[in-house]
Formats: sequence, structure tokens, C-alpha cells
Amino acid sequence: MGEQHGATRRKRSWLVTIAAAIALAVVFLALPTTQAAAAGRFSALEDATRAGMLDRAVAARLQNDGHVEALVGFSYAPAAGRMGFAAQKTNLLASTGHGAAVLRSYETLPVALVRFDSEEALLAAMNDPEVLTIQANGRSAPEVGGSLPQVGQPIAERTGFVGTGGTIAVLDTGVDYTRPEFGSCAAPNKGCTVVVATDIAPDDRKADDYGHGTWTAAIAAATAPGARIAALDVFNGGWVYDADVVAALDWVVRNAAKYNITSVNMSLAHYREYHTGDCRKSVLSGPIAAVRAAGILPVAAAGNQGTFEGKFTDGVSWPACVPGVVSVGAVYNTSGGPFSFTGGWVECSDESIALDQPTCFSQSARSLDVWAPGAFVSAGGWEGGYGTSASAPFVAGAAAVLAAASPGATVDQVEAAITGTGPVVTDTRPEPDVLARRLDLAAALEGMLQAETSTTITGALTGHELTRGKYAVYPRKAAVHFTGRLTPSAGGETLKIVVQRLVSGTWTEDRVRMVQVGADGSASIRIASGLAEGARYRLRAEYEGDAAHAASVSRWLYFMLSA
Ligand SMILES: [Ca+2]
Ligand SMILES: [Ca+2]
Repeated sequence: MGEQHGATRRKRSWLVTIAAAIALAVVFLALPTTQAAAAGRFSALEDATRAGMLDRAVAARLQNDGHVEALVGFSYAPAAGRMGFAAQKTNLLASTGHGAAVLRSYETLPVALVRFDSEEALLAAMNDPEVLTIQANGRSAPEVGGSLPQVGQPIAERTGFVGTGGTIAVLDTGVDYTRPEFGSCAAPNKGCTVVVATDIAPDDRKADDYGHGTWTAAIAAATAPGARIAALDVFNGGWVYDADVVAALDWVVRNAAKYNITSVNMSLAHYREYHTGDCRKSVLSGPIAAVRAAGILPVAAAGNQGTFEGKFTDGVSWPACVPGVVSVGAVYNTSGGPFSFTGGWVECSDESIALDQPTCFSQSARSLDVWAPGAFVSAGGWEGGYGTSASAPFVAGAAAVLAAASPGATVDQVEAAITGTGPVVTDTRPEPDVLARRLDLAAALEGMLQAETSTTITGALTGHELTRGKYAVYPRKAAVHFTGRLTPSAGGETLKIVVQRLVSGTWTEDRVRMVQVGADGSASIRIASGLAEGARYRLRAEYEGDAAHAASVSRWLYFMLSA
């Protein structure tokens, strides 16, 4: 995969070639004389989060989605008993009005699961004297052996990037969708993490007859908790036939649009096969090209026969060697003394182990694209599992997160973000050393989102927090007012302000305005009419450049009027 590899090493030259940066800040022009009438402990949600009584995630989700489900904890007075607990919930609804609904009322407990549909209702609840705390309806993630922090996943999740809307196709032994990691579903469906499950190999009548696919899918799902899984069982007992891999990729291409498939995970490899470079003549070259053309990133485990009969052998296996496949090697997610693998199909040992150190079993080659944790990963019911099989789904999950974060990004861009960021791991086993990066989802996100806009926001943002992909919500009567800054600027330049509206899932031009930059470099635009309540908008400034400036565009800023 030398070719792919070279392309992805392209330095991020945009960083230094930016001549003009446009900073956008947002302020309210006309703040309605709010519902501050709701006198109480808190005059704003921010006060409640700062006091530690309201989960920041609850307020953020409400702002982002327009509604949120949260657990409300009331004060506990044993004597009050059930009647008292019921009254607490009734009183809460009296203070929140139509902006809230109790979804689950736990009769014998001072707790309720409540859906909030407005910030006013959530604030009113915080000001209910009986309410002690409002928390997100959190989910317990699989442990995944401490590997999620290693690959920067929690940072990505905290900033809201979880792969929502995309699907990861997992070519494996199937997935046990009845497990809690996948929503404890009786059958695959839209409301379940596993949206579809099908046997490509002869039907074994089991969701997963081995556990391997449940393990790899759980890793992918933990990396991209908002994404769905398409479970394609390609195993015929303990083996996979190439023809079934081809059939599965055929399924993937045919169903790409239906499920919005963003990546394919192949934690499988020909036994004891080595390819120092691309296996260009592979029958899979065409199918992989078709998968990429469908906007899907193919990912494969490098193989576990790194050490064969006591010595290291150079080369990754098949299909990792196929041009266009992102090959993934395994590093440790922990440090410690000597460790020996004696699993039958893996016989090797390391004198000592360290975080980000290549494992003795991981195959490696100059064509290797990226490293990810591969020992020891607990997920989907397997404890302390190891193998490049574990490493690949971290990357397939990361691809789903990146694709969802930047719907316009190409497969090449997603791949470049994965293989071009993160710390460099030096594998000293091959001759010469192999240098490839270890997956860092947070760095990949940052790299891709910046590369996409070719500029950075340098000004401070005031008012609503504006994070790419999230919507700032304006009260419907307020005018939306953006101010921005062009630097450097002599004043007098013209900025094109483009406003788009999301119509049936597609960004469509809403309006374009030209604004002149003032002597201090600032420019502003006020949109007072013609915006639809509840509709989603985004806006950016474009500068066409002149002799002194390169062309530049700002990031998209997302906003909407509350319905
Ligand atoms: Ca099956
Ligand atoms: Ca099977």
C-alpha cells in the first residue's frame, strides 16, 4: 500500500499557507427581555452547571437536539413515602409547564426520568426547591481495556462527535445483538445498535457462533457510540472463504446508501501470509476500489503472525495488503514486565511491554498504515483479548466518527486524518524501521475539521458556544447577528457571507450577502427576517483574496431558531 501510504503523509501545508484568517464571533443584537421572571436559585442553566447540580451534557444535548431525556433527583424524606414522591413529580410538571414530560416515574423513589423540550422548562426544574440534581441518562460503556483514552475517543465524545447517522459494516462471525453493548435487542432493527445482521457464509442460525465478531463490533461501537453496526457473518465455522469476503463487500456497496455505511471492518487475515508491499493483483483490488468509490473506508487487521517460528517476518497479510485498505497493526494499551503469547495461533513473547509499543504478534511492513490498541482489549464479553483483530475496529469506528463529523469529507480525507495525525510509533523489528502513527481520534478530528475549512477561528466566541456540527439556538424573536474579523486587513475588503439551510438532509443556499470590512478588520451581518423557526442553518464567510491575501473561508457556524 505504498501509494496510499505516501498520499496520506501529505503534510498539512494549509497551516502555514493561510494568509488571511477570518474570525467569526457571535452576539445577540436583541435579547428578548427573557423569562427571567422564573425567579429562583438560578437565572441561567450555566449557573446550575457551575453549581454542580446540572450535568453539562444535559444542557448541551438540549441545545443541540432541542430536547433531552434526563434523570431528575428530588430531595429524600423517608416519611413522605410514595405520596410525597408522586407530589414531587406533579409539582415539577406544574413548574415546567408544557416543556417537560415524565417518561418514567419510579413510585418508591424520589427520582424521575424526564424529557425536557425547552431550556425554560429545564431552568424551571432546576429552580424547583425539591430538585437536587439533574443528570444525563448515562450509559455504561464496555470497558475496552482502557484503550478508549489511548486513542482519544473520550475527547471526541465529549465534544459531541460519536458517529451518529453512520453505519460500520463488520465482516466477522456475526454480532450478538442481545448484549447490552448493542442495546439488548431481540432482533436487529432501526432502534438497535445492530441495524441489520445477515449470514453471507452458509447460515449457522446463530447471531454469533464464536464471539469474535461480537468482540470486534463492541470495540467499533465503543469508539463510535452513535453509529450503527451492520453485522455480516462471513465465517464458515472458523474460516472465511475469499468468495464470501467478496460477497460481503458486494452487499456493502449495494447497501451503502440505505444504511449510510461509512467504514468496513475486516478483522480477518490469510494465515501466515506476508506482503511487504501492495498485493496489487489481488482479486480484491477492484471490490476495494468500488467500496471506496461508494464513500466507505475499508479497514483490515494487519495479521497476527508477526513472529513465525521464533523470528519476525516482514509483511502484512491479505486483505490488509490490498491497495486502498487501511492496514492496522497492534500496539499495547498498557505497560509491564515480560509477556508471552501462547494462544496456539500466536506464539511469541516480549521482554517488556509499554504503551504504544508494537506487540510481538503484530504483522508490520512499510505499507502499514496505522497502529491501534491490540492487547489487551476487553469488549463484547471477551476479557483481555488480543490481536490485530482488536486494533482494526478502533480505526473503523474512528472513520465513522470522522465521516459523521464532516459529511462532505472524502474517503481520502478521512483516511488522511486517521493516518496523518497521532503520535508516531517506531517499529524496530523490520529492517529498516517502520514509522506509522497510532490512531488518535481527537487529533484526527481536529486535523480534518481544520483542513476542511482551511482557516482557523482566532477570535473569542461569545454568546452561544459555537462548535462545528452543533447548533446555536436563538430565541425566535431575536435577530441573529454575526460579527467577524479578517486578519490581516487594511479595511475595505469585501466578504461574501453564505447562509445555507438544511432541506431534506441537504444544505441548500438560503441567501448570500456581501459585507464590507471596516478599518479595524471587522465585519458584521444581521439577519432579522426570513428565517424559519425550527429549521437548521449554517453560515460562513468567504474571502476571495487579493494581491496581499490568499482566498480563505471561515468554518461553518451552525444555528437555528427555537421552534
Ligand atoms: Ca450467523
Ligand atoms: Ca457463520
